[in-house]
Amino acid sequence: MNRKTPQILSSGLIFAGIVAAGILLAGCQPTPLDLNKQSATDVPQEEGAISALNMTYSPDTLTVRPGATILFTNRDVADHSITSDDGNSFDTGLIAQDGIGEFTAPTIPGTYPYHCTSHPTMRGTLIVE
Ligand SMILES: [Cu+2]
Repeated sequence: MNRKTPQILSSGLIFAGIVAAGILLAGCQPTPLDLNKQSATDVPQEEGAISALNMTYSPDTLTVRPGATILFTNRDVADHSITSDDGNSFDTGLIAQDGIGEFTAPTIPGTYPYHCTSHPTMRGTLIVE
């Protein structure tokens, strides 16, 4: 009788431990991680590209993921830049004819209008989502 009591106690503790582990495992399965995986696979495009020709950006609206690397190719004779209107989100600086610039999309989702520093009438929009 004296021998059995500790066994029952310890098996009861093991059972309680398994139940607790099960609760912890179940608690570790909520969706945030899964959602991140899904959005990563839903947006395979990791880079974008914008070109300038005839004083126009093409495309004039581009949607990218946060932090995407975007190439800017200037096919015009005049120098052009892609400069965010807010003045600090991104700026390729002036790119000469047939030159290629690069910038990193903001990490905060939103709509970022941009322009060319030499030709303020040249306008485009970068959408980060
Ligand atoms: Cu320009």
